[in-house]
Amino acid sequence: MLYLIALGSNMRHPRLGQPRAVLDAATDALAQNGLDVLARSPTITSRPLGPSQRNFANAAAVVETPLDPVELLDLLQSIEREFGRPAPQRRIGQRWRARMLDLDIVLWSGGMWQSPRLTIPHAAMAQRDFVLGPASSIAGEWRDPVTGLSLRQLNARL
Ligand code: A4P
Ligand code: MG
Repeated sequence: MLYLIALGSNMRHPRLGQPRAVLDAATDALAQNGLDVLARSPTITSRPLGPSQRNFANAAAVVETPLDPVELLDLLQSIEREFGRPAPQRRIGQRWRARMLDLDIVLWSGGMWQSPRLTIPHAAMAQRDFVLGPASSIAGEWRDPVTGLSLRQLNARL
């Protein structure tokens, strides 16, 4: 399976430092956890969407793995926790707060996925320049199965 993953951080890590260093370490963690990282975009700095005051570092990666989408989500959430993010059930009412690391599944090679824990394509993908910019730089021809448009086309529409 191929997956497109969006990476985001807007907090300093006590050991790693700046958010962009957090994303570099997170990319290493993807590989250390057995994912084959085929491509990684440059890291951009983006203005926060939502209530957070701090700028984000954002990037995207294409990975290959035999894991199914829910297995990959479990792995990504365990990596988020390694980086000091509280477990999802302890964050009720804290949506969109500053976070050390956010790893979202944007697209996968299987098309669409819909389950209680997981929606692919990521629901807000097409509205977010901080997702589409990095994503289109490494996977510009990858088509969104909902609209049929490529990431490059979606990015150009923003
Ligand atoms: N979930 C459903 N679909 C997916 C998917 N495709 N990938 C579920 C990953 N997770 C998915 O997400 C909450 C739940 O969404 C998960 O438990 C999973 O079962 P979360 O990451 O744990 O919580 P959250 O991030 O606080 O909420 P949410 O809704 O994911 O927020 P967003 O949409 O991720 O927005 N501004 C800039 N500039 N850059 C950013 O990266 N990010 C956010 C967070 C806000 N503003 C930002 C950025
Ligand atoms: Mg998330």
